[in-house]
Amino acid sequence: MHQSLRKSLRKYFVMGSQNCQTDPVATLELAAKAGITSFQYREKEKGALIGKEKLELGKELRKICKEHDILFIVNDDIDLVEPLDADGIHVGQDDISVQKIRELFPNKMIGLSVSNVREVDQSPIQLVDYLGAGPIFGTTTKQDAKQPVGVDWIQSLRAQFPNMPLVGIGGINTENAHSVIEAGADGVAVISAITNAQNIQGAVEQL
Ligand code: TZP
Ligand code: MG
Repeated sequence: MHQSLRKSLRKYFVMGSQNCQTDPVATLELAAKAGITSFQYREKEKGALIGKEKLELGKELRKICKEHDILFIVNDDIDLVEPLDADGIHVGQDDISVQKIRELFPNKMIGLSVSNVREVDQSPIQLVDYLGAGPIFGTTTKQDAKQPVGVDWIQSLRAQFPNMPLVGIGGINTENAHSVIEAGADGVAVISAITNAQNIQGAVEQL
C-alpha cells in the first residue's frame, strides 16, 4: 500500500478555482492529460467558491480524476468527502484532528502537513497515510504560509520515517523540483507551477 501511494504522489497538483487563470475544469483536464498522479481540491482563501458552487465544481473535477485514474483528495473539508467520493482528505495542523478524521472515515487516506519537529512530535503520525512537508521554498500562493523550511526538512523527515509516503509543497517549480526529490521526497505538490504556466502540459511534463 505504501509503495503504490508513494508512486501516486509523484506529481501532486493542488488547486481551487481561485488559483486558476482560466476555467478550472479545463486546467485540470490539461494537467490530467499531461500526467499528474494526484489531485487535491483546495477551494479556499480569497475568491474561492462556497456552498453549492463549491460542491458542483468539485463533482466536475472529481469526474476528471476518475477518468484518468488520478487520486482525488479534498483539503480540510470533511463535508465534501462523501458527496465527492474522495479517496482521501488532507489537513493542516489547525484543522480537524487526524484522530477525528480516522474515526469518521476509517477507509480514507489521510494526508497531514508538517512544518517542523514540534508538529511532528505532537501529531499521531501512525494514523496518517502520507506527510506533506513545507513550505519548502517561499510562496505567495498560500496567504498564511509559514517561513520556508528548505529541502533539509525533507531529508530529516525521510531519515525519521524511511517508508512514509512524503511530498514537498511550497514554491516548488520545474527548476527546483529535482532538489525536493533528491532530498528524499516521493513527489512534489504544486499549485502555481501548473496554474500559472503558459504551457500546462509542458510544465507537468517537466516536473
Ligand atoms: N501549503 C504549504 S505552501 C502551499 C500550501 C497549500 C502553497 C503552495 O503553492 P505553490 O504555488 O505551489 O507555492
Ligand atoms: Mg488546512
